[in-house]
Amino acid sequence: MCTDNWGRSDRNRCWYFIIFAALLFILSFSWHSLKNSQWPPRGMFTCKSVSHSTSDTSYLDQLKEVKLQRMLYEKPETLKPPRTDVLTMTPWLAPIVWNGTYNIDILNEQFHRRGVRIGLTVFAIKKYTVFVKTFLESAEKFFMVGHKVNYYVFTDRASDISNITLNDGRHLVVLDVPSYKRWQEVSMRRMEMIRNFSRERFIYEVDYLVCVDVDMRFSDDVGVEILSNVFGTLHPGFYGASRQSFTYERRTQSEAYIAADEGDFYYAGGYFGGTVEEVYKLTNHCHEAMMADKEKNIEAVWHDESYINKYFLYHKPTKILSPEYLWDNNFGVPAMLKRRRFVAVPKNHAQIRNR
Ligand code: UD2
Repeated sequence: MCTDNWGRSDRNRCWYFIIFAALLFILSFSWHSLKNSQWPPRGMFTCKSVSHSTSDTSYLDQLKEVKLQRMLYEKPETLKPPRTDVLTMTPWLAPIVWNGTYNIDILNEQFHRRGVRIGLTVFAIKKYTVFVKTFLESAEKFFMVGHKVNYYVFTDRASDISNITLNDGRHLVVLDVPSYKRWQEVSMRRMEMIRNFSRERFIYEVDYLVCVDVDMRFSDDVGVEILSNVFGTLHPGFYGASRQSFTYERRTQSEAYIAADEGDFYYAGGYFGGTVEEVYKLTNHCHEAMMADKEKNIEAVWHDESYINKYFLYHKPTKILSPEYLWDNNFGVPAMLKRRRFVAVPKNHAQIRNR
């Protein structure tokens, strides 16, 4: 084609033409094949579930509907709050549970339809086993009546825990755990043990955990109104106190340190809970903080209670229980306290601790 008879410039022109024609051919061929190919829908690379196939099911399709049945009750009045003598909502919109602020029939219906299972954890180490019988018997009368409940009793003296007759849907689980010499350590190590058992066991057995002291008895209803993602309880000695008088840990070196110009409430160490996931997070955080302090030879002023107070300052609880849920009769009976649902059993500290 580009023959030797042609001049040099003619030959060059001829080669340029051939190269140009070849390029043009390749380009048009590619364009044609691209035009006829199927492009995947947008987002397919990032999210597998975006599929137009009808055989695929999403987890959304399996969500259970929780529908209430027809119920008759008094209409809530927007302009007439049921309680005006106490704070019923925190500034972050978590309800504070007081008598008269909720309708237990609606709540029971909701939680029954979800088939909720509740674990009540309690520690009875060394001599504290003497409190277990009263604790459990009173819980059978008042705690989550009609719901599925597992009592988890952590103890180093399993033979001291006598069997009691339980209502349907309720189980007693005795968990063998080590004891510690000092009562402060016994109290603090509860965080580690609840954390460990949450991971190994509770997550498979219950939906919510309620974690309380054992030297207590139930004396009025405690039901599903307390349940929420993560909840704490107002300490009966400090619900009306100023920030400055809260007995938070004030040493800056401690992981539990709270500055004088911070803090919402003073929460009790002896009553907290939530979903197993949230209780796992709380107990893990508090245990890790205690261990970090131990490395520095620090033990917070009110032990586990100090760490819970720090936790709730930066991880706001989604519900707060009023002192109705944790009372000590040594504080008398103030007018705002319409019910005493869970009260301290008087104890002689010197006789019972460290024994
Ligand atoms: C307060 C708190 C408690 C904890 C403690 C820390 C309340 C009602 N109580 O209780 O939760 O924060 O301060 O100082 O908010 N225990 C045993 N064996 C022992 C010692 C303790 O089993 O030898 C367990 C038991 O479940 C007991 C709990 O630890 O109820 C707390 O100990 P406590 O009741 O002696 O402490 P107290 O009354 O100062």
